[in-house]
Amino acid sequence: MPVPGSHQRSSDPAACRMLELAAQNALKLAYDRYDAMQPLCGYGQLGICCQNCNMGPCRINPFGDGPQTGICGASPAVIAARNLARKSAVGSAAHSDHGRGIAQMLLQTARGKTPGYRIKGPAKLRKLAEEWGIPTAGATTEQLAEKVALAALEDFGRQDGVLRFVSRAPQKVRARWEKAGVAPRGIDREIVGTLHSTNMGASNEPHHLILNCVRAGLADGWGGSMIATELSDILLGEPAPLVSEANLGVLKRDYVNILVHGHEPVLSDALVVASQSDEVLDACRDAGAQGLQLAGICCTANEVLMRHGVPIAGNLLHQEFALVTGAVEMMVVDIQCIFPALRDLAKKYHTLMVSTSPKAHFEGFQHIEFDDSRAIESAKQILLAGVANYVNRDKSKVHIPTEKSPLVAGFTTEGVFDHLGGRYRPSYRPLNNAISDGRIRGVVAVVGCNTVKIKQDEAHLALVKELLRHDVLVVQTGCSAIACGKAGLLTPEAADLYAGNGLKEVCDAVGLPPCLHMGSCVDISRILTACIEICREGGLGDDFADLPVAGAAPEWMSDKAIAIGFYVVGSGVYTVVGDPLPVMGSPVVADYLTNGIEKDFGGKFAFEKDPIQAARLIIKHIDSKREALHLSPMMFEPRPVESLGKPLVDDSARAAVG
Ligand code: NFS
Ligand code: SF4
Repeated sequence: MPVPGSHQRSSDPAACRMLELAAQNALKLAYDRYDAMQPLCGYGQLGICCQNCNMGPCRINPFGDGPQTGICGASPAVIAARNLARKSAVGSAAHSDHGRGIAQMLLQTARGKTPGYRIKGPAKLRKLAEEWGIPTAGATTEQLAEKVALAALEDFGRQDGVLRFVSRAPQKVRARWEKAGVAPRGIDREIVGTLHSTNMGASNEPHHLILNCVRAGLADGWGGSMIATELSDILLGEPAPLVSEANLGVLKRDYVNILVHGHEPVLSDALVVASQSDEVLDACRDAGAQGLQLAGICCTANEVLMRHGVPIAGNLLHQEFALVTGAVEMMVVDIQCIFPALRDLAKKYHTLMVSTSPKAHFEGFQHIEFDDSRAIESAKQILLAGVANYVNRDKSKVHIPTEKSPLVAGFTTEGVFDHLGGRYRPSYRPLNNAISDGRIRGVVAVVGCNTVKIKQDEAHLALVKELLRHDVLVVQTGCSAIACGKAGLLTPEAADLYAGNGLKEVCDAVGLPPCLHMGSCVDISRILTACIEICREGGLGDDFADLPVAGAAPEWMSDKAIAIGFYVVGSGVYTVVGDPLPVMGSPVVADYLTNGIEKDFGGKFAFEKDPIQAARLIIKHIDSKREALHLSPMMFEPRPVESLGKPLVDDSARAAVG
């Protein structure tokens, strides 16, 4: 099999350059390991191998030769659904444990035990306290924060009733959850319960197992992730729109370059503060560097981008490319999406790999545990180790690509439509109006990972551009937001270059990008709360399932994406994923996820690898919802494909007419 050239691996020219450089130096990256892994295990891809007890492992031949059940008698549907339930539980656990970390941090801060932090979002804190029925009169910020943190932590171990945030969901959505018995109770309980259901001989009915997938997912979206977002805003401050840059070109030749990679914002926030200290800056100068450049990879990047404007070095697959620049003194990681392969790659350079979280250790990385009771000191200690490594940089190995793109980030549920609504009366009315008038067709969340299975970023970019040209407002998080950031789609100018006339008008009027960066993957909860606001504003239905909205994860990779898929679909939203979920070995399960589930939850999955086809499916879905709501026809024809990437021609004509 021929090895594809770099340009077939990534849509990002900086990535292509790093791939070529890696090949010249005989370095093996994820794409090479992917090639070496061919053929991938077919049973695994189809979801019909089972290792849930030691009588197996069992596998079902999809062509009908050989046994058609496991040794215990489990059908392909049971095996596929059980595997999927485990994945949903793992994804939910990852986001939720991140949320728990933030809640604990807020509690410690409220109690004065983390001198490096202070509560930066007191207004949001008060609002949340009121929502949760915590008396606010006369209470100090710290007293309220303590109560809110304890209330959030209670939701992890809750035994009775449902999660606090469930009451945010529209009545019709909640009614479906209650009918199906999936309204999430305690976060930990739903994850444990789902895992239990997959134990050998426990639940053996595919539909019941998929209800567990949904319940574990809902505990993530309306529990762990929502807690992570809300409490991060309270502790670290609510993001507000700001300008920054993305791609490897943000690394600087004569600077100490330190990358933060992972997910939890608490450590990276302290690193940002510490990076501005005299002690660290003096150390840089003493080492012969002009200063310190901090940059992010993956969702940690999104967190520090949104709150501090720290530039983004790249998304998932950039974690290796960044090291190939030869200009990274240190990569500081915490949890999730971190390739263990970085150990060997870093050895080819001078890069110091440092793990910091008690939740994730890595073979061959140096572990400097981040101590949040002395956060800034701890962060300084970590940074100084990176600065000290600058002298070891081999200048002959330094190749920093020039590519970087400006971007605007930092939109939130509360903030984003202040912009659409004008300064004086922030509300969702202008957005709802733009949708019902036919200026904006609908809103689509394009989110999720990169995967080596396809050309990096290509599906994100093609899908997003196709949606924009059909006047769809795109909201983004995670690695998809980074993909679009690198490609210049998160700028107000992108409206001129890619948006249909209606969307362009709306963006131009308020200076918004046509793709709104709403944060990290846990911040998909911001998209849920934005949908709540759209329902509440009225005119577009009072149920997520009625709204002209959809979700997409065209390059999904992580179990976290599966949990997200389940809470989004489970909340009533049509969701298109690229590679099918690993259930295709069971037509029963595949059919339920792409059809039957809609009756139970109002949303369903579609599996579509071709991003243009995916966009068509989404547009068709949005149009059917528009029709059901009797909204006005779209004001403009879709923008012609040939005009994409160029300013709209009729624009200058309009300007000339005045
Ligand atoms: Ni989301 Fe963020 Fe990226 Fe995928 Fe990983 S970083 S939590 S899982 S790869 S989008
Ligand atoms: Fe095989 Fe059943 Fe054991 Fe799975 S649980 S490994 S299908 S015997």
